[in-house]
Amino acid sequence: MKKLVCGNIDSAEAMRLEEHYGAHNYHPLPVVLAKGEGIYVWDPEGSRYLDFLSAYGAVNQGHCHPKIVQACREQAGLITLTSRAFFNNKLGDWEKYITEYFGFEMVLPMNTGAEGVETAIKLARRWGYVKKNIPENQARIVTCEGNFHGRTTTIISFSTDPDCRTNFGPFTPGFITIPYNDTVALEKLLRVEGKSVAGFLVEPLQGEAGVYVPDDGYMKKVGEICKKYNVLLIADEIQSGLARTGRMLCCDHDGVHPDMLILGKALTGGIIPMSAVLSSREVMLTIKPGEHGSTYGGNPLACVISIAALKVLKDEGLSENAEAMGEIFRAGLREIDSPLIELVRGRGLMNAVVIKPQKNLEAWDVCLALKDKGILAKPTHRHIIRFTPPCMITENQVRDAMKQIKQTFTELDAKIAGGMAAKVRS
Ligand code: IF1
Repeated sequence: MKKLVCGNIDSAEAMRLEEHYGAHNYHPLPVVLAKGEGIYVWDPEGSRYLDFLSAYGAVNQGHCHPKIVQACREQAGLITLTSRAFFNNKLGDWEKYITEYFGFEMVLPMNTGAEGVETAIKLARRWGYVKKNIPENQARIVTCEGNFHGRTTTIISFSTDPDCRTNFGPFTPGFITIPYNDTVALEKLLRVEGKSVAGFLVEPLQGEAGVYVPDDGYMKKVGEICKKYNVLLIADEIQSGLARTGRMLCCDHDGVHPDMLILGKALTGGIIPMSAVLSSREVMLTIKPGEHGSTYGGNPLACVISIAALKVLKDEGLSENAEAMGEIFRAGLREIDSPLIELVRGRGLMNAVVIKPQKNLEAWDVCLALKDKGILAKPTHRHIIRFTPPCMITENQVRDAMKQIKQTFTELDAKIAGGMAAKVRS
């Protein structure tokens, strides 16, 4: 039995407690995290892992970044929550900072990513009625097959993933689904239905769908089509934004400035939930006082943490680093000669390996084997492994990880070749 070195609950007890008292809405990998620093995380017994998930892209700056933690510490002792019934001395400072940072006129702060997406949907619909004169209750928003925008009832209403929506109906109407990465389908739809369409909600790179990178120029063409039909381009950069794909925003790869930008996750470096919707005054001011909000939206603690988190992205050149390390990482993955690997795809440090379906091996089993080599990654769907390390990862750390990943596939290949069950039960 390994000695406990972090906290007062060992891994076995932590897993037992979650299993017994917690809803089973997740199936975590059998590893317990007790401490995080940069790209590393430790379990209660002191075993160290490289975090190649980054809390689904929420700790792009690395775990517990000292400058962001310091900002949190200082503000937490002053005032943390005021509600929007009153002004506070940090919200306006953050609003000025973030709108200038991304080049928008106004911002509406919320908390979770899903709340940010819901806010964008409400803003687009309101703009559609007030500015585009769409008849009441007839505004539609176009979304894409394979989308993931959160888990609220309205958002899953336009999900195409049965796991996200089965037995959660009835669903919110007013959404039209088209194929992702298909500008012809978008143009064809808007030519006929454009008059009643308020917005097009899209991930510039689909995460949950399995790191689906669209064709070069897709977002640029989408922007042109939306402009042509007076439809708001709503970019969900909650996962793809904030240096993750090798640019500050994934939209920057195509030089497109969306009408509405939704941010979350790394907006606060993994310290506290915060999301934001940025847009023009024309769009933003269609919502009047008392028509939208939330208790914690724009709280001074999140504002201070967010400014520190955004500064770290720029000061430490994390977009450029993600771009460079991503190239090295994808090249390393593509050098792995394994019958298990179907393809490698991604942009910056948002990458995925597609596993060739095997009789008795899924992406889950590869992730279990990776864990034993000290690499934490998580499958999406049954055959895709997402690799999204913190964006401050160094070249040496990438190469070290590549060695472990390569060794993992070598050992799995040998097991399968030897007829041994590669499935690791857990
Ligand atoms: C889970 C997925 C990733 C997102 C995009 C909005 C949201 C997310 C593009 C909502 C959130 C998270 C949610 C988390 C796992 C993770 C996820 F697998 F679910 F799809 F990252 F790919 N837009 N994604 O990726 O933000 O409300 O969670 O703050 O629900 O299991 P949230």
